Amino acid sequence: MSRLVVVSNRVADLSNPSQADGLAVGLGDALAARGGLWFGWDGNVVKQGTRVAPNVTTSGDITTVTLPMTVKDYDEFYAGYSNAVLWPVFHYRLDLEHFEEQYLRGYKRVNSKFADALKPFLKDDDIIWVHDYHLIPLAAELRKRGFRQRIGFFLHIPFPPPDILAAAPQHEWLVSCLMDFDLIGFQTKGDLTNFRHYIVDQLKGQWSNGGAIAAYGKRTTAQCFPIGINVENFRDMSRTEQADEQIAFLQRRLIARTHIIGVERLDYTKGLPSRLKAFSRLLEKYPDNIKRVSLMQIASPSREQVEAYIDIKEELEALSGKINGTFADFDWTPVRYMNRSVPRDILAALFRGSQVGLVTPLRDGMNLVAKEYVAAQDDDNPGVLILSEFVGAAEQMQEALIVNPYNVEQMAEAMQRAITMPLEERVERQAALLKTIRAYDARHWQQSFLELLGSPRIGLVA
Ligand code: GDG
Repeated sequence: MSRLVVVSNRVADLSNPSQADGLAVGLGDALAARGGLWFGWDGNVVKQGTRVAPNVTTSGDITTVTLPMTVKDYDEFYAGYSNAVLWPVFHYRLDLEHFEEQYLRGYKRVNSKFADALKPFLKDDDIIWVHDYHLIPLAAELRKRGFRQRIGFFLHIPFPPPDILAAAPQHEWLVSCLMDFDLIGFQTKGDLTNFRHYIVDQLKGQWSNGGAIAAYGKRTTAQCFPIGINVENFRDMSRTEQADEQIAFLQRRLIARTHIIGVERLDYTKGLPSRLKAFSRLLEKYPDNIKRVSLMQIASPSREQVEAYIDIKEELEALSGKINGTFADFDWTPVRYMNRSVPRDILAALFRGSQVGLVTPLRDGMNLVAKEYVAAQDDDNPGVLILSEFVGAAEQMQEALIVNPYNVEQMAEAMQRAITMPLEERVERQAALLKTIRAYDARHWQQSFLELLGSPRIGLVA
């Protein structure tokens, strides 16, 4: 079997699983199963002109190679083109796009630097798997340096319709760079359809069954591979003795009978203000819930240097303060809003101890929190998942209560329905959801992608 080389903007710290996010666990699994190399940024920013050799660490069969980024690269590549242009545009938020010419130069420069730094570590028969929007030009850069081995790409975020993508300067160039990969993976059928529209309607390219594509004089294959979680691992984490103690402690300390939970990175795509407004509306419209229901919202800090993230943080602080000011009593706090990161095992316990899981982003590639919430539930007395229709997970998880995250009134109604849902219906929905997340787990995701990337079937246009 060829060696697997994973390239992503950030490399997770595999020695600290309690902080690992869903993606790190999924990729860590793939590497643990076949060994290999993981290459990317170490998260540090250094002064301009500092020359730092890549840091190489080996643990068992896995080698990680990481390097820091200069201030200029951070500003232009990471905070700039990646997170002030591609992230908002790919999430349909053209209002939040902020483009400057040097961002694009920085984006191209860092991808070229990544290719240079990766080059000495590559072997001829490696199979390379590149992740996410930061690294779209990486295959083109590696090809320029003479690499001919298979290179696959997986987009973790949505792929927007052509009219929306058109707002990203040099979108034609981006799509032509995608065509340098041998396999392009998307989260959902919807994303794949948007990409097909771009290739067929815009570029007049060829698209055959199985996603074989010809355009720009290049050939590749595109398919969808919905990402999943390691279900049993997360389930086990939610059922330890420590988790039981954590849940019992919460039930003693918080007088509310029903706990609603939301967990995400603090990001404007996650729909947090509308969610808080919907919770406020629930208390207003169904006052029986006062002192009986509370919302715990964990919003872990994210991209704090990017302007749009500063604004959303302020908005959330004001909103949670307003709800607590209006409804709180001496012995009851309606909203517990935490702007910090929580260890993964505590999250698992909190999910299991919460009767409602709120996952209501305005747009999301997949959303692993929805799957983690389901994995953690007790099958004979499960909680209810409320899920936005605009997350990738909604394509698979139709047994959740599906809501429009822009409709505050509908979300409040869904919360009331979840709180009062009979046991039989909860059990039935949970069984169906658990079956789906087990069938499409992290292993299925990485195995199906890597199997196709390694197969002779790809790139063959009928
Ligand atoms: C991108 C796409 C796609 C969150 N807060 C804490 C914490 N988390 C963990 C969650 C989950 C992960 O982070 C978040 O994953 P999501 O999928 O929900 O969202 P993104 O971070 O936006 O991820 C997304 C994903 O890539 C994978 O392809 O699904 O659509 O946007 O695992 O539990 N983990 C810990 N403490 C926290 O406070 N330990």
